[in-house]
Amino acid sequence: MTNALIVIDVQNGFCPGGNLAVAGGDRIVPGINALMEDFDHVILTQDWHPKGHSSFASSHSGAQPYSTTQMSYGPQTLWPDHCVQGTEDAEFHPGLRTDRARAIVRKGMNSAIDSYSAFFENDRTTPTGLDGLLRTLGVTDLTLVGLATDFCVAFSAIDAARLGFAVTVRQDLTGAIDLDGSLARARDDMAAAGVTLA
Ligand code: VGL
Ligand code: ZN
Repeated sequence: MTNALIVIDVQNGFCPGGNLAVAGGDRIVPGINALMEDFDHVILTQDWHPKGHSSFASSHSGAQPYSTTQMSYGPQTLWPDHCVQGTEDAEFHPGLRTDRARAIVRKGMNSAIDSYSAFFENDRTTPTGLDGLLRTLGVTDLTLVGLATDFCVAFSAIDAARLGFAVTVRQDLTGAIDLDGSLARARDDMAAAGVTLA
């Protein structure tokens, strides 16, 4: 068994003071840092949007943040501008350890497609390359932590389970946006996909 810790989007933008802040998002940082010691590999993901990204409400005239629009690949929630490449909002939380990271997987870089999952963009087919990296390293078991539970963590966990990894989400080391029941739905979807919710 070879394991990896996947740390999803522990960035300023999702922590208090950030543009898409998750309540208490920064509280999980010390626990994540400590957990890194228990894994063969540590991977960080970073939401990394170009200016004017199509997931931003500001890119659609008259649209409000947290409303839903129809994209070529299906419904897409529109967000406040967040994690724009090169801004402080997109940087990792300053307390997050990065020294043990084997790789940083950036996502949401394609202007036309959002990317919640660390494995595929929201069209569910364009890969990020993470699957290949993990397989090349011989990784079989994944633990996911980070932000946000009901979006990027859940989408990543479900894709990982479908790809055949044994997947655990440490819920105590995640934080949720919880938009219209999205957290309860995400938990159900993860459990149905065979993800262990710890
Ligand atoms: C995320 C919404 C938009 C996340 C990223 O990290 O969960 N959510 N971009
Ligand atoms: Zn984003």
